[in-house]
Amino acid sequence: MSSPIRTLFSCDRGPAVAHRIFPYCIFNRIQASCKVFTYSMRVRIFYHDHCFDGAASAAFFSRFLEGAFYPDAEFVYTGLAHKASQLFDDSLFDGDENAIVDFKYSANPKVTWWFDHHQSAFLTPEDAEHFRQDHSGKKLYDPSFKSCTLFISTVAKEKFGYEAPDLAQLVHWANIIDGAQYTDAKSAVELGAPAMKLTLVIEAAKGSGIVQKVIRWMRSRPLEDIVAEPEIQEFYQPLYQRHLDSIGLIRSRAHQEDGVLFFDVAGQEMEGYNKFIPYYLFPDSVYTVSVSSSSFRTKISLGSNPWAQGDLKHNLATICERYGGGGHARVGAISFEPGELIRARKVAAEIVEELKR
Ligand SMILES: [Mn+2]
Repeated sequence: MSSPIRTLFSCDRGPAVAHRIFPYCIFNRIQASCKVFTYSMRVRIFYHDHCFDGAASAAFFSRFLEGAFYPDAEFVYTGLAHKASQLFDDSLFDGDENAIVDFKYSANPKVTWWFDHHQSAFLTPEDAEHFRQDHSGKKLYDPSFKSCTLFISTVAKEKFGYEAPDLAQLVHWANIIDGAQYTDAKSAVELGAPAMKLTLVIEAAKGSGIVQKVIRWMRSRPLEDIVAEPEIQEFYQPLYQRHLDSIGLIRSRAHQEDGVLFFDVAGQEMEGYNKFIPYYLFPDSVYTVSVSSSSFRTKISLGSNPWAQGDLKHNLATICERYGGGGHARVGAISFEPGELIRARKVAAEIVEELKR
């Protein structure tokens, strides 16, 4: 919907602030009468779905735009997932402003804002070049930030003079969770903090509905209030029970020798367990090797203790690559066909021996 008034007061900072920027502009005489019109500026925000930082980025960015540019804007949200085939369809960008936060760049001219901190932010070299040619000051990228939420709040303050002191808790926790900056295994596993409880819900929720409710609440409410919502509790309680079950299962199955922890949970419901549980239960372990299975694959997961002292001797990605897997220096995985459990167990045993050395 585009009204003549909205078009009349458009400027490069948007209609709602036109009066503030041009107090003596040619429209001055009709300003008094135009106050009866209410704008329905529509802002579409694309965010990284099922991720605490993605949700927090969407919430903080909404507050920023509302506070610094469009006080009466209507905000609508679209969650995005990392898929090889994820392409931005032109029809998705239906806002007066379209923003992407905590997700890959799009060269679509309808995108007016972009914030990201991921190492791989550009799908193609053309996208990276398109970004370099942008001089709007509204497309921002800095992979040195541990969370996109902190990145947005920093830019909002330093470039636009906008601050939201009541969202300090949100920014703080987005940085801890997205950067895996937990002080110890206890805070990562016991889920004492409201932000950790919300993370469990955000990551496990089916569809985007509940995540977008959380985003709307995050814009102005403390995290403990959001967690206390009956709707959140209803999602959280069974997830928390599953989390406790996975702790119990790992405790009963795990065997530690020479700093290497091994457990085999093939045949158990263990998709997506908290990867810090092994170091919570066995703080002295340096490496974890586990075998798990699901309907579509058998998997070996390799991990290392983030709180272990000193440098690690082994590069887990290199070990995984040798068996057709991959990862990073400190975490890796190897996938096998669903029927290859015996082979996976044999490979896992070899890797355990190698890591002990
Ligand atoms: Mn992020």
